[in-house]
Amino acid sequence: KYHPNKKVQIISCPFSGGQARGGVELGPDHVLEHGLEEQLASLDWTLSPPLSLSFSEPASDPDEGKLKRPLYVGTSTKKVADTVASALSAGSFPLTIGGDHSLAIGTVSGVFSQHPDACLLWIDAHADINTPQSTPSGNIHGCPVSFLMGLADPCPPQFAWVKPYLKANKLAYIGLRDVDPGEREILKQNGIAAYSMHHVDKYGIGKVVEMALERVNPGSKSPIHLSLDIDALDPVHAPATGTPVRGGLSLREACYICEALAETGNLVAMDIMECNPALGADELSVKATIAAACSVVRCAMGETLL
Ligand code: 4U7
Ligand code: MN
Ligand code: MN
Ligand code: MN
Repeated sequence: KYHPNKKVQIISCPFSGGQARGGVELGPDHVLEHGLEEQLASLDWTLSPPLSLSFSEPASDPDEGKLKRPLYVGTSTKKVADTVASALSAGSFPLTIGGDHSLAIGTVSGVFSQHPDACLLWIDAHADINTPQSTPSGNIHGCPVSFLMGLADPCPPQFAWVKPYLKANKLAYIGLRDVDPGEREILKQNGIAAYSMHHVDKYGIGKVVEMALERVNPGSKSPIHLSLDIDALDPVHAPATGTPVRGGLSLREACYICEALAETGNLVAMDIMECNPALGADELSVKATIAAACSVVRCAMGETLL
């Protein structure tokens, strides 16, 4: 019901500054070359020409404490936030293709600037909620949620523009299986709804999605932003990604999540992140990963609804 006109704005973000492995900036082109635009058009979406953002690395970008490339990530994600906000205010569904998951600092900021009552479903092997203090790697793609919640205290100056829109009761995770000790503490202290692979095994994906939505969207009225890291899927289905973790979601479980969100009619934005075509063992693994990414997007955009 949020997008009766079914207009979609694809936002390509060839950005890899939130982590150390090259190649994730090639994700958007591979996803588009796989035919995603045609696939969405056949689901009756009206597409504006995809926007491809360009990001330029600053000449000097010293670490901020442990954080690597803070200025590059801070300015790039601001650009993403503005682009996502304009797409929404123009009445389109922003579909952001990454690039690494630090981009979600931008996408979520853009969505919440237009829909402050939104909730966020974060589908990932990782919680991405490290603070500048707790990060074991200094890679900002492991930190976006902490910035969005205002947990980074003090907030690094490069992210001073980020408003702490995201409240703990509006965030739910599904697919977790590699959570750092500092992140566990943060999840517990803030009472965040976190469904790991253990919960998926125990309750089944149908029940897990139902419980997650009940926690973040009890009256089923809030707009929903879906941020999907392809590493939520088991590496059997999505091997070409920077931080694969075994024991993940099957392709069907990931699709089910997306279908269930589509079914609510409340989905207002989606991110598909962390496809790295440079990392597959061979051409087939890359193709499988990109195909899986296109599948979950189509499911979120209504493919299997009867
Ligand atoms: B992704 C990690 F330490 N937690 O902070 C970190 F294990 O966007 C991984 O989910 C983060 O792919 C993974 O660097 C970020 C690490
Ligand atoms: Mn991840
Ligand atoms: Mn992630
Ligand atoms: Mn990853």
